[in-house]
Amino acid sequence: MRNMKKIVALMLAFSLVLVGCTSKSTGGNTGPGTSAEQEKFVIRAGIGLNDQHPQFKGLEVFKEYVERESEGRIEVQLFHSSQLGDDIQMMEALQLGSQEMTCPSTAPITSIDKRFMAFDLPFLFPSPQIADAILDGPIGQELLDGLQESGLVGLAYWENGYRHLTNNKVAVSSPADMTGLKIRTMENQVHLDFFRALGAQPTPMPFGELFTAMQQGVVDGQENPVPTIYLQNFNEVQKYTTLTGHVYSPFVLMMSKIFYDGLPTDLQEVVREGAIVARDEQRAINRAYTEELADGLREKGMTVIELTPEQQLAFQTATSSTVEKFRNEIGAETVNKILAEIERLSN
Ligand code: TF8
Repeated sequence: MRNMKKIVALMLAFSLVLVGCTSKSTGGNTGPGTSAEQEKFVIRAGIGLNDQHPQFKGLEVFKEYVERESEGRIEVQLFHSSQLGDDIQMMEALQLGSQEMTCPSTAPITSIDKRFMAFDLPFLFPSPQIADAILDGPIGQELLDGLQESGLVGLAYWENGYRHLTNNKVAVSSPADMTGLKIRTMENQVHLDFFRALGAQPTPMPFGELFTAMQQGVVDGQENPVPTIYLQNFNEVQKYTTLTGHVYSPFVLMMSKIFYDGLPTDLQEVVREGAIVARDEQRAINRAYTEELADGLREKGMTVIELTPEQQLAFQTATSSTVEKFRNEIGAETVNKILAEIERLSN
């Protein structure tokens, strides 16, 4: 105890760090309702895409909403381009409580919760509106709620979008054209199976490694929605885009359960509302970009191949076994419910 002052200063610094890192302070008198010394929280939200992408715009809307409605009691810090890690690493950080928020595609969530394979079945959602209805309805909610078991709080579905194929080798217009193509996929069994069924060689890897893998020819191609292909400049390393629309890819905005449980209830409410307000904006921006940017890909020098309904059907037929293969693994009840609901909404 040579230097009491130093120890006190250290303790103070440490408690400041704790507050800064959003851990719940143990002060006892800083709960909701006390005005002078209200606890402050920091949400670090990380994504894999860059700051041009509608996903980041959605996070900006979330930040704005939450900081305003919490009257400054929450600060939201945004990180893009895998600055905090890839989708799986960030989810793990959320589980540990060392990061507060992320927004992966549903595909990598399956490494934590298999039920999410349901939404990545090929050619599942016939329109974004039907996707919205199911994701925002009871089935979508049930899956979000299930994430709690894994230490995650699923807040809302945002939109990544319909995924399309790009590659550097062939102007693909039929499954036969894909024979032997090395395609990077997300880390998800359904996606792997789908690309095997098409005769391609799927290689799963995190998004952050993809650009370099294409540049160096480790893979011939990949698949992602139009805004990603355009905004991540995949045209620099890919020649052809085939508008396969083979799967609709939702995002899930999620929070660390450890962090969420430590928030006063009024702030939990603000976070939940912010996720929904931002969802609606994010989807609108994403859909506008999706429409505009297909031509943008041509302007950037890519060959864009549109498929006739017959050609698209050939992709669907070639991969119809995927649904059957995964029905039981996902849970036949969940899959059947989703298929029945799509059927109902389509009529
Ligand atoms: C992929 C996904 C990603 C997103 C993003 C990194 O291809 O579409 O773009 O999950 O969060 O990995």
